[in-house]
Amino acid sequence: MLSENMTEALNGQINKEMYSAYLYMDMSAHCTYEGLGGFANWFMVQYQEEMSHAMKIYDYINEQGGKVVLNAIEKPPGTFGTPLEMFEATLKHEQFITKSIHELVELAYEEKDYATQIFLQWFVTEQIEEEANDNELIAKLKLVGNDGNGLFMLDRELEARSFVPPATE
Ligand code: OFO
Repeated sequence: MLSENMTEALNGQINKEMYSAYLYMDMSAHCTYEGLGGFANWFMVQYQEEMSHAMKIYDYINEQGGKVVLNAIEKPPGTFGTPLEMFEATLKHEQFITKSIHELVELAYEEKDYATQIFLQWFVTEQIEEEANDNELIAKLKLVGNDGNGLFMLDRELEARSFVPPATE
C-alpha cells in the first residue's frame, strides 16, 4: 500500500522518465539530421531504456493499488550543439534524475515504506550505470577532439548498441 505522498512522488518520477525518453528521442532525431547514424542509434536505445523505466514505475504503482496519474511532458530543446555538448547535457540530466531517485529513497525511508525502498534499489544501481556511460563517452569525445576520422569511428562503434529490456523481478 502506497501513501498519497509516495504515489504522487512516483507519478512525478514517471513524468521525469517520460521526459528523459522524449529528450533522447529528440537528440536522436538531431543526430540523424546531422548524419551521425551511430549517435542517433545510441540515443534511440536510450529512449527505449527510459520508456522501460517509466513503465517499471507505472507497473509498480498499479501493483500496489495506487492510481497512476499522467501529466504533460515538457517540450525538449530541439536544437543541440556538438556531440560532446550533447553528452555533457545528457550527464547533467542524468545527475538530476539520480538526485530525484535519491529523494524518492529518502521519502521511502521516512515513511518506513519497505516495499518501495526495495523497488527503488534497481533505480539507484541503474543511475550509476547511466552516469558511467555518459562519462565514458565524454572522455572518448574529448580524446577525439576535432578529428573527423575519430568521430566517424566512434559513430560506427555506437551503431552496435542495442536495447536489452530490464529483467522483470
Ligand atoms: Fe531513467 O535513467 Fe535516465 O533518465
